[in-house]
Amino acid sequence: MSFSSRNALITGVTGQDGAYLAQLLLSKGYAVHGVLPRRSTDTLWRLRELGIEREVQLIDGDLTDLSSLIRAVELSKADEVYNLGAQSFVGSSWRQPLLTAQVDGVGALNVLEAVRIVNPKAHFYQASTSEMFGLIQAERQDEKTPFYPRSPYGVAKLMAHWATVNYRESFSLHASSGILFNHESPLRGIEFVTRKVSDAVARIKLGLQKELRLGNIDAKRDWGFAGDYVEAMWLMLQQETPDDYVVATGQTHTVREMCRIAFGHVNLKMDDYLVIDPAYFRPAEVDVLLGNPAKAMTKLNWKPKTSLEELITMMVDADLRRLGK
Ligand code: NAP
Ligand code: G4F
Repeated sequence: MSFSSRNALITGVTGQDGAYLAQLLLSKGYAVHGVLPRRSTDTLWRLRELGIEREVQLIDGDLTDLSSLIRAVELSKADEVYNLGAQSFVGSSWRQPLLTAQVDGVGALNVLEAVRIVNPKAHFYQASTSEMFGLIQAERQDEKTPFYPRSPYGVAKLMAHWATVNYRESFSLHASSGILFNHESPLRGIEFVTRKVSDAVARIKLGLQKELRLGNIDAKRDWGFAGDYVEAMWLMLQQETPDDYVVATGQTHTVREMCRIAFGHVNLKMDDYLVIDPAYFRPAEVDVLLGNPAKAMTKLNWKPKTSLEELITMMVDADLRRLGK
């Protein structure tokens, strides 16, 4: 099916999910516009890796600047607005709590306001997160599980989540919130644990690094592949009525297990290289996350397609290729 007459606007288009979502929407025939915050360095590497750098139409703007978002929604004539932009690294959120609240919390409200003011008929997607479950209140978390955030990031995202629900109920916006569990890929930022591990394993294999320093390797996460998860975002905005959906694999693994897969893939023993470093422990930890994606599977006909083993080996192979060049 072609959506050639449709316009999409993505905040966070230069991030991991923004790049995969842009690729998906372009493949469906959308005109894809992205909000580009001012940076002094080149942030387009992901769009370049996917070969879509020239196909995405970039509009200057920032989540903390409402007028720039109003301009972006106007210029793009967006039918669908995906708010993926964020200070998304949980660890940094204790060191920059106010920035995180402004970008991730108030920033989402700014996008909702821009949509409400310029085109309240546009469909809106909010990038909510399993971090909102934090200190989990149910063994498997679904749309009805109470929230208990454990970081300034989780708190800011909870504000954005409730703002989305509130704008749906107050102004009848077609506003949906995807409560996504951790999702990774070769385009993941280097500070997140899977990519830190895949990059380190590749470097150790090539003799470029001697050890890997990690924090809490007993933490458990429900990890999926970002390429699978952006399909769920798009499906949410194609529904007749807006709603909230958990997107997850329904499997959870420790950081230790994930790490073992990465080292095993290049025939190295994890215990020979892994060093536990207290510097990477967090002031408050989310010990375990495990999602129940039953609603997304039934109502959106979505399912995860990539196992943890496939995901991690894909990431190690990509880092070996990059470093090999
Ligand atoms: P990411 O790679 O960190 O991308 C975040 C994007 O937001 C980047 O393009 C970044 O641009 C942009 N951004 C940061 N500050 C901004 C600002 N003030 N104005 C406009 N844009 C700004 O994150 P991701 O993994 O793709 O995640 C996408 C979204 O899903 C985020 O909202 C994240 O919190 C949420 N989420 C992610 C996961 C996951 O496991 N990946 C799970 C649940 C929810 P710069 O790089 O130039 O700063
Ligand atoms: O990879 P992480 O930094 O991801 P985290 O904190 O789960 O957050 C990610 O997923 C959320 C969805 O649940 C997103 F909303 C958020 O934007 C982000 O994408 O850490 C995963 C686990 C944590 O328990 C952390 O303490 O790995 C543990 N860990 C152990 N050593 C480490 C390290 N994490 C990092 N980043 N670096 C370490 O050295």
